Amino acid sequence: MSPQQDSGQVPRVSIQDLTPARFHRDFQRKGTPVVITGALDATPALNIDALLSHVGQMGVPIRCYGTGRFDRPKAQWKTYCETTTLTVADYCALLDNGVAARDHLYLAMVEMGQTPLRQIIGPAIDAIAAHTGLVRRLPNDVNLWVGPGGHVEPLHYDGQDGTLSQFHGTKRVSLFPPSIQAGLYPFPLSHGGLTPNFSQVYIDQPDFDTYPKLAQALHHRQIVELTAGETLYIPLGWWHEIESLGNDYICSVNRFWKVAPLWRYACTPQASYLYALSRWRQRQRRS
Ligand SMILES: O=C(O)CCC(=O)C(=O)O
Repeated sequence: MSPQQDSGQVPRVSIQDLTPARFHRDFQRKGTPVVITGALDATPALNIDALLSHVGQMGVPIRCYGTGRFDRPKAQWKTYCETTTLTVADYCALLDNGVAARDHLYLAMVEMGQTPLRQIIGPAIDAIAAHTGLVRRLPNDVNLWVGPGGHVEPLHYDGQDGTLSQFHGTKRVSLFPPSIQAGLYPFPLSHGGLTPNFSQVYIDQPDFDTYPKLAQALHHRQIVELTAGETLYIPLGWWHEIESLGNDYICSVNRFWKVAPLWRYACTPQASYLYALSRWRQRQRRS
């Protein structure tokens, strides 16, 4: 097997065949990714028209990666990216005229709060919770992601369980288990700009001279093409890089969920610090 090939298939399971007991036993307890199909079937189309009519005038942070950033070694990045604020309507215009693709502008992880869009997405998210037993991780709720085809969201992991639901277009998700993280060369704590849950490597343009252990890590890559209507469960600590496929825009929604059982944190100690950090930030916000 070449290092570029995926090492295994992430299973696909219909939401109708999932119960909280089965999901917990087969996936959450083991920390195993799974694609859940059918959960979004009853949700009205979540496309540019829906965004414009429901949240068009909402001001949102936009990640600006800029031209050239992805041509430089990540180790030279000083920050993850810049951000700016635009209305959703203005961002959609940049998607339409190609500027978002050219300048790598990404409407990323925008919490939907009490917006009308949240009401539309709500039943699908509730169905996922009901069939999996996943419990919402406070204070974060439901987050919107909209971007141009071709965008690659860099390789990282999260400090909680997550689901990524695909509403428009297809995303190619590359997954790596937490156990092989040394081969993905996390940024060192001393870097300052990027935290250790981000990887320094490019998995599709590997530099084996600088990162020799990457060759072995690539054998563990699992690739999912997440198409509209599907939801990917990404367990705590799993590394993921997400590429939006095609030339059209892409629209997804994610949510973070409580990790259960809690001992999974002990099995992924590198993710525990993110959990501790988010608890600390929560406490800071409250005080
Ligand atoms: O869809 C993306 O671009 C990134 C999503 C992500 O990182 C997540 O759901 O944890």
